[in-house]
Amino acid sequence: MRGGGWRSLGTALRAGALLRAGPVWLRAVFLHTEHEQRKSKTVTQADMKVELLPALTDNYMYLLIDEETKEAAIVDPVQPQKVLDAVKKHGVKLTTVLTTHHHWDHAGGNEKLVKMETGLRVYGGDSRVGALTQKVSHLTTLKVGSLNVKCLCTPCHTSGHICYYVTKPNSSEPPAVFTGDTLFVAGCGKFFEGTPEEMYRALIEILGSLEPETRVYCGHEYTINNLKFARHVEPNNVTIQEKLAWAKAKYDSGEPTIPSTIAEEFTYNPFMRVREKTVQQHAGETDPIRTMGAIRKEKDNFRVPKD
Ligand SMILES: N[C@@H](CCC(=O)N[C@@H](CS)C(=O)NCC(=O)O)C(=O)O
Ligand SMILES: [Zn+2]
Ligand SMILES: [Zn+2]
Repeated sequence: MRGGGWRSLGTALRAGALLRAGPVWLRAVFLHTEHEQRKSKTVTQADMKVELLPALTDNYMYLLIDEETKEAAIVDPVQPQKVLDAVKKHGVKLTTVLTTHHHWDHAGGNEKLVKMETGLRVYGGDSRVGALTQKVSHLTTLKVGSLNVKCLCTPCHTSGHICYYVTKPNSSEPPAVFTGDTLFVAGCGKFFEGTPEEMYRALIEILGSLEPETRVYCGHEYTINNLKFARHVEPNNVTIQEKLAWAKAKYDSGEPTIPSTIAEEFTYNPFMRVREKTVQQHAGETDPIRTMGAIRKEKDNFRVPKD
């Protein structure tokens, strides 16, 4: 949560200056407690723009902009005022809310947002999603301006979890997928309402079949902790070690480690690698679904090392 004592030292601006001047360890310490230092980031393509909006301690909201019509959607708007500030900054028309799942850190801003901005369509796959206007199912399609959005049902973290796959017709640019708490960079969500079979279907069969270059925009900044677990599962996987060093450098400068791609996830995410012998051997299993169950259980109890 927010560091009250730290705040009383001065403005966020001064804190920012101190952090930039201070040694790396000092920056790292305060970035752990002072999430207002987390930077936003815009990924711009000719057809679509995605603005990453850090929220709460380690959540992300995403503003998705159709460059052709300047229509926009927001994914998981837990902090509505921040959303409306970003909408204003980009001069776009917000029409759509895409909710990945009903947990408060994702859907908890819906009711407030629809009061602040009338006429929004609120999509989700679960009746527990606040202010829901359109309940979607597997392969439901919708539009945000000229962009096509395909809903992918990925039950397991919650039974009504939806990932949103976004493409632009006739574009050569990579698609985007908003994965909520199903797929994280180098990890996956806890199995609160589902089984290893369901997560296997979600990660390998559904998300794993998307175009390899698809940009992955996930619900949390968990990359470092996930990669430390990945390293524990596959100590000889050099790609994991390199990605971890990269993620630590990003984190120390307050920058997001998002997006990754589907192709990249297959190289370092242990939950996407349950068909690999190395991961199966670590789990003491020979079946990918049993491996999925075993490594999820292990991660639930994993004590993250300091480095
Ligand atoms: N261990 C989490 C604690 C929070 C948590 O349980 N998060 C949920 C999503 S809101 C989850 O599914 N985490 C996946 C995981 O811990 O591997 C962290 O890294 O901070
Ligand atoms: Zn969740
Ligand atoms: Zn979450």
